[in-house]
Amino acid sequence: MSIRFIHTADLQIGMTASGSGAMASALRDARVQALERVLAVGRERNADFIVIAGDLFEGNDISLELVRRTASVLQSSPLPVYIIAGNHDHAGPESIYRNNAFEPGNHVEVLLEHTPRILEPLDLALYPCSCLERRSETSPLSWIQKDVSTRFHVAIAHGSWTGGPRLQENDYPMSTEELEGLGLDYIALGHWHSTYPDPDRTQSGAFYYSGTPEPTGFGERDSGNVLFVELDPGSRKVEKIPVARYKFLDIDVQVSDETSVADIARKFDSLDSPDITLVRIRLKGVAGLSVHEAIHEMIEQERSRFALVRIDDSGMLVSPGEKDFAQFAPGGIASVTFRLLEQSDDIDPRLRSRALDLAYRFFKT
Ligand SMILES: [Mn+2]
Repeated sequence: MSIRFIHTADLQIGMTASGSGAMASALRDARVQALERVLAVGRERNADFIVIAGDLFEGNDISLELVRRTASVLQSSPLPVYIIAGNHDHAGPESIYRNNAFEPGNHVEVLLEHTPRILEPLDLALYPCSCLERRSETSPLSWIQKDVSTRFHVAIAHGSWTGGPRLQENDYPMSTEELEGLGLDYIALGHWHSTYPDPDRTQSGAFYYSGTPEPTGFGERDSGNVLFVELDPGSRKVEKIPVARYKFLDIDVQVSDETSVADIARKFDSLDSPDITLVRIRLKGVAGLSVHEAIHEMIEQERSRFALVRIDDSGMLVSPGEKDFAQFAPGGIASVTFRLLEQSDDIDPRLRSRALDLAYRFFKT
């Protein structure tokens, strides 16, 4: 007797993606489509059920139209789905799960109470650890008593593993001792948007973050996956399955002289599937004014091929070089302005850099 299920979390349906300009509405749609793909993977893998470990929704105040649309996707699921409330869509009085607009059908259970749900045909106890409010200093696992006489024991929880990097005390903390000491077969975690630990590297522990199936932004290390879990008495196998539609990619470039322009162009050329790729290019170092401008012009030409290109040059400084001065009359107002700005030690280097850039563009036209 073995059991197989899909573990997902943090779909964050209703996220506005407002910083993504013209892409925002496609990114919002992708979050509902991610749910469709999760269900499809469950069917393909012949899973027994699906668990959603919190934050299916971005909040408890999202549009009822979107809640209905999500419910209708869940209605189409051929598999049972077990959902807990995360900290965004917590189980408080105003919970979206208590709204009549959320009618996903009887095969979908939102487990808001802290009480085991026994699935007798699978010989399994689920321990659902729904969040009851936005923040808490209490572990979501604290109520669990493993006194149920089933063969398999699986918890579903939403919060922060305290062994991780970003600990806030009121972020539903869970310690390693607690996670391991419960002696459960598996703990399906939500809240972190990247998969952790990576089952391709380690299969040792009993607790995993699935991460979000659809990336929510830049800087996520390993998002866009679901986990397929197989439990046999005495053994556990966890598989990471990529399901993301969009890719968020950070490109870091050290800028210097004219060669930087070609370097960046080559980086853009090497990227696959530009139509589904969102790029944040982060420029570092120091470059001349004309080089900085040439970099921006080159990136502008690439922009239309990609889903999104964002330039972050907050980490670079410009400094006028010989080539920049050569474009203007020596001793003329442009040259004098550059020199004055360059020699003014009392301004913040970033502000000076910005002023030099603006002056350059102004005098060039
Ligand atoms: Mn969360």
